[in-house]
Amino acid sequence: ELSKWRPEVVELWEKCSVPEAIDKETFQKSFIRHVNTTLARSIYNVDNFSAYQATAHAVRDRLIQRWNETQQIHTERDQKRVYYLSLEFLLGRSLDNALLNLGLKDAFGEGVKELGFKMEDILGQEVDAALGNGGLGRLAACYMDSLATLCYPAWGYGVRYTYGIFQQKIVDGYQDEFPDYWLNFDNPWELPRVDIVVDVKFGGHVNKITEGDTVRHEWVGGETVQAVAYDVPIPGYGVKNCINIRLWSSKPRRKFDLGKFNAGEYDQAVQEQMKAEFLTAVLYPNDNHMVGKELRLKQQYFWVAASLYDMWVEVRRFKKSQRDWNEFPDQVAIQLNDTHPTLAIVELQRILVDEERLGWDEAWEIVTNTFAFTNHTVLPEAMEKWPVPTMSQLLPRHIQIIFDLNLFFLQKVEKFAPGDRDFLARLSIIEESTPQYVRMAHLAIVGSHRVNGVAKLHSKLIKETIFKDFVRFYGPDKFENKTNGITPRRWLHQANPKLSELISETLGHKDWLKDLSLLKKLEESVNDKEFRRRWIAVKHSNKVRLADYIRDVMDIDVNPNALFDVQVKRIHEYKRQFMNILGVIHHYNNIKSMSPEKMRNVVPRVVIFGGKAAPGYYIAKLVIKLINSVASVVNKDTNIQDLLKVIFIPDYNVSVAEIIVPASDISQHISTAGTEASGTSNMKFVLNGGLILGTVDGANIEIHEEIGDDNIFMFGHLAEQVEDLRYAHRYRDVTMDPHLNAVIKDIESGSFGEARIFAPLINTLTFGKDYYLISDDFGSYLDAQKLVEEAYKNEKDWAKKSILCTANMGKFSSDRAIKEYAESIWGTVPVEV
Ligand code: CBF
Repeated sequence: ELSKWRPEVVELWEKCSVPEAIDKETFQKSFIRHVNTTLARSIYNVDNFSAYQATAHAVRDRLIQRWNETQQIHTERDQKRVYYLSLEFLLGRSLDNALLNLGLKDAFGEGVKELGFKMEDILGQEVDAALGNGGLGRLAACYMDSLATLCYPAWGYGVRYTYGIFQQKIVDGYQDEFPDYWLNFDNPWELPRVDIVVDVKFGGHVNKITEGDTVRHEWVGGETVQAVAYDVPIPGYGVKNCINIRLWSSKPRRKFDLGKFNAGEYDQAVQEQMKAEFLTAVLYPNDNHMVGKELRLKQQYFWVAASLYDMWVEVRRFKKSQRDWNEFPDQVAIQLNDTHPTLAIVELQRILVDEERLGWDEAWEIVTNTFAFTNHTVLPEAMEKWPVPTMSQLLPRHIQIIFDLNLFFLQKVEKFAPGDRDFLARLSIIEESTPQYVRMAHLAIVGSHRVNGVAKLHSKLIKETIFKDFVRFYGPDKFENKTNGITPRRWLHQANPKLSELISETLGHKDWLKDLSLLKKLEESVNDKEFRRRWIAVKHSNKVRLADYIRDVMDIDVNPNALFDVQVKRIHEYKRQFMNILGVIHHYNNIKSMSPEKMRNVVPRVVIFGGKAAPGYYIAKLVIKLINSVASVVNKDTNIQDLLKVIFIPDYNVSVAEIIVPASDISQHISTAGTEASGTSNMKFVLNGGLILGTVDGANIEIHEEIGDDNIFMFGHLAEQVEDLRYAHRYRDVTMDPHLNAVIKDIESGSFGEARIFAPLINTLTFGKDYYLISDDFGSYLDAQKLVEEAYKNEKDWAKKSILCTANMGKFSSDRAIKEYAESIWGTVPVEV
């Protein structure tokens, strides 16, 4: 027996380890120790940022301890694990979340106060971990919170981008992009694992080796880049479980070419290093849009290859006696967050066939039983496909495997529908164009045992449109719906502490944070005048907080008593921020034409926008310019008596969302029907008692079902009408709604700056045949806005609606979504520490 395992030694280890329970004094000691030793500072030069770092390190100590215990228990229990592969994790800030999930916020808050700091100042120092574009990345972050809270043995795998999503500044009304140097300062929320390094290969060639009557393939040569692991602990709420997101960073195998250096080729001596490090340098800033860059494909393979290798090591280590490979899917479930990680399917098949020497069919059975695929969009421009020549060059063995898989798959299709060439071509993993392309969604479907959409309508649409042929071939059971969810811990408890407190006080417990359906009981208080008064007061204080933020960052005063009308999300034509600003112009002109008496009837309104446009998305960037141009006219027009303000909050991100969401009275989710797969900000707003104005699209539909007709403003055409409307636009001139026409004329007359600037935007409605159907929905949009205004005038009824919204949001917890995935797709059970 090793001497370090003797009972007295174990006891000593336990005595000396970081204390599990932590009170104010223990925290303060830990804080000061970190200031002195980790940061090499003292009482004389510790500023707010150092105080943040010291607090973060004190929290991190506890997280690591829980992380270790969690990994240990999961290893001992040896139960099926789920691996969530996501190219994006939009985590935002970690300190506040960790303090709340660990139940340390009060003790630490008191502790820092006595040491001379304010907790809010400390929390404000943290930079967002913005390793994602929007909904998809934030969904992954919410799911990790739920996986930890529900104690599932789960890991996330992603990429540690050196630069996250760009920072947005508004210059002369236009979006300007700046790099996001989030790693410039120390990042206490990651643990570099310099010992966990995986070699990832690109290029080279494939040898075909015949051994007796079997043939095997060997992938040799090429360039090797190393993947280094960084672990990000994710604590569950109210449990000891703390799970892991492993992010990969690229580095060269060889730092420096001494030969080249000695030969005087100084630039080339470090070239390999620079090239390798560049691989994980940037997050591609496109949302719902495919970018066909070779580097992106390299990023994808780099990440899935390192992750699979890592899982492999884990799986092997845990299985003392090597089990039968067929049991692999009983031990491992891999969820593909969109098509970005689809190469993992091919990589696993390659490992099993080429390295483990399993038969092709046996290997494929294992692969398909292991993977499941979530689709997040039906937009054609977002569908990933890679040119076969590019893939052949980068991944010569994988392209062979893809062609073989396709051949065997199409043989089955041929048997199913003999002679139907079109059907075969439509289902094929390879698009027969010049050059040929690999269709990643097809590969993901063929290689997975389950495919799911992210809201009821979206799951129905994928079955009826983009994946229709697959449904015919496989039958409907392979396709499921898993409506998205959000974590109530971050999106209510953390972002809206006052509302959280009021809810807990009213319900008499905090259990709702782990079972959101318990909010339903709030309905009983809807007629309680005092409760309503407090509810309204909380909303008001959140609006004051947002007004303060707007003053700080934009130097504009807004009236917190006005109706706060919010649309914050990525700027995209299908999300129709354009329609919103056109509506604002209509409203502005309307107010201008009113007599003073009539004006008294108008509800003062602050229209708030926020969101980033992909740097290459010209039309989306013009929408930002138009919003800012309208804002600069409206905001200084004293004739309208402060009845309207237009605000574009720059650099919208998770932390900014945490201030905006609790402050909204009404938020807009107004995508063309059938285009927004789900949306998740709609859920965040409603959970915080904000009403929504929305189209019959994505999760709006299910929110409507839950909260009822009286508490939501829906408008616009339905998804099933879209095709006909577009057809009509194509063959006839677009008929403009008269109000829309007037607004367009106004822009064209130069009321909001040089008209020619906005011509390309207006052209999308006319020459562009109004693909997103603004002209068709504009009338009903204005009508719905009128209803919002009327309803807001009745404070009592509005408060009731607001309470009923929150009370009926139980379904939209990410805990519900994760349980559904675990039960019907992964077959995993919780293991609580
Ligand atoms: O499912 C999460 C979100 O994903 C997207 O953001 C995406 O990137 N495809 C969709 O656009 C959202 O509708 C969806 O909520």
